[in-house]
Amino acid sequence: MKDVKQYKGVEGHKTFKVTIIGLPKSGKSTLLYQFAKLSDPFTRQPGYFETLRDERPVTLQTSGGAVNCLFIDNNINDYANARPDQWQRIIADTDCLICMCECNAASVQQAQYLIQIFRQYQNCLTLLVANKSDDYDPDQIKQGQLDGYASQVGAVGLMISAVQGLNFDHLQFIIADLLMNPRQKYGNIQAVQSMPKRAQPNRPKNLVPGGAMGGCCM
Ligand SMILES: Nc1nc2c(ncn2[C@@H]2O[C@H](COP(=O)(O)OP(=O)(O)OP(=O)(O)O)[C@@H](O)[C@H]2O)c(=O)[nH]1
Ligand SMILES: [Mg+2]
Repeated sequence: MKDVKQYKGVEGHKTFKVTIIGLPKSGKSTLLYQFAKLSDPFTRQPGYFETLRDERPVTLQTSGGAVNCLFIDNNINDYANARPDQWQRIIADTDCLICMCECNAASVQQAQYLIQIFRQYQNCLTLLVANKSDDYDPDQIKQGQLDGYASQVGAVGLMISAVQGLNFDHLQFIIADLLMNPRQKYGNIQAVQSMPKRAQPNRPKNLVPGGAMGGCCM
């Protein structure tokens, strides 16, 4: 069997929790499946009406070695209105947060809001991932604009297409490298670590009324 290079030290043996949250229908399950396939090509696809928390072990390969992760999709249909106890469950021990949206300004602003709610509880490596970059969308933003939105909330921004695999390799490397070498500079990663927890996030106007304290089924 081929010898897999492994990071040395405590971190090399750790399993990092990577939690995927985001807007409804933004492609969370599709992205989870793409990651799961890296370690098991025959892994099952997430069900269309999945309601259970979906956890998949994934080994990310980098030039420095293998990084063990557990990718989690909590399958909450409306994160903007999730209850504090649901957020606590989402957040528990998360090492890396992936917040997904689509590639237009309105969607990205809603994702910023979700990141700010998360930050009320915990700071960790955060990626603002704008999906469906393959879609024709007249309002599609550019990577530079996404970088600006991401930096406002101390995240690293990346446009991808989960279905077509655009930028998927890059996403893997960013996650693995930043988890193993948190001092590396990707966008505003330095800011993530030094960012204070926000008191109360500003709710974007394009969100339906309710609030982080509102009800939501899990
Ligand atoms: N064009 C395009 N469509 C995508 C992409 N990723 C996901 N989709 C489509 O978007 C729809 C929703 O994808 P899901 O992965 O189910 O999204 P989700 O965020 O898990 O949805 P919920 O869990 O129901 O909130 C599906 O029809 C996917 O095929 C992408 O990169 N490009
Ligand atoms: Mg889903």
